[in-house]
Amino acid sequence: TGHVLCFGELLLRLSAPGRGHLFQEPRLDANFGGAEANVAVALARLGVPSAIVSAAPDDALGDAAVEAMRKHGVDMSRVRRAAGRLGLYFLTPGAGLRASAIVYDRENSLFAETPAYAYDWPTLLQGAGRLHLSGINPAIGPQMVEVALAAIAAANEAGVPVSFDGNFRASMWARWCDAPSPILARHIEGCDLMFGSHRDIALLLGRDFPGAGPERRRAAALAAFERFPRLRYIATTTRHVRNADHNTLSARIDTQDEAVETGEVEITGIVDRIGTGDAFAGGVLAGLPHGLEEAARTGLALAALKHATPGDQSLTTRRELATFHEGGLDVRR
Ligand code: KDG
Repeated sequence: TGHVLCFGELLLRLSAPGRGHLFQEPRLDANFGGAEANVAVALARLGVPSAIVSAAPDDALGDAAVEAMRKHGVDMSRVRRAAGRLGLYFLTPGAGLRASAIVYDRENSLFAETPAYAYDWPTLLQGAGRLHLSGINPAIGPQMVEVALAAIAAANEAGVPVSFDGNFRASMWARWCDAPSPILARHIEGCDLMFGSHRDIALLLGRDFPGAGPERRRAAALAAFERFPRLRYIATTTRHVRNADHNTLSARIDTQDEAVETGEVEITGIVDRIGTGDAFAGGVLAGLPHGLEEAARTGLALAALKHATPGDQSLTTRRELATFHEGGLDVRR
């Protein structure tokens, strides 16, 4: 028990309205995002206590970012407020054959500039049942690598389990580092739960896994368990893109001894795919205390339902989750 403490950057997301190109219309839709923030919201919406360690400028933008999270129930008391800038990202949503595209404008943000000594991890971790962070933190730069590793070390010291979502962002790493794998591996060494595919594991371990489907996945998972003795769970989704408006999604969690795999759900009428992975992570973390199957099933439900919600965040409630599990896609009265 205890809340899930997420650690990551809050970002303002500015996206082209509808499925248009950026500036095709002279306006942008404003939402808040940031991968770990999205996980915190997904959890809070399900009634699982969550908090975030982050930084937000001490101005109207920072106020809006904090308020956007707080209204969903995320504990924002560990967000540092100071002068500085809020990181932005611009999104061109995908449509038809056109892929979505992201432009970051987050260089020198308040979060990126927050020095290691500003974080008192033993205090920040008090009352936490889990620490969650992602590969985006270290991708920000060397200073953030030190901060993220210090957070993980403090959690290990305090006996707080740590989860890590690979969230590989090639364009962020390319700014300063040509070999992210050993850095990411140092993070995962302190984690009991990793969100990642067999491709992520191949990248991390610097080797390929032959075969296909579940056998390849199992081989990759077992290799990761061997390399990272602290690791107990590896969770992932598998997506099949039938076309831009019709995907299928399934979820899987591996442990040393077993693998739990859900069936596939059909996802049609996709409104917004961004944040699917964060919704999955939130669902898995919410379900895990109730067992592997519950974790996989809740993760899959949140990931699937995220496709129907505009913006970065999963807003699924327990009620919607129950409706989804009943298989009811029609309106309930
Ligand atoms: O998962 C959604 C994130 O990609 C989005 O919120 C932006 O945090 C973000 C990032 O750094 O890519």
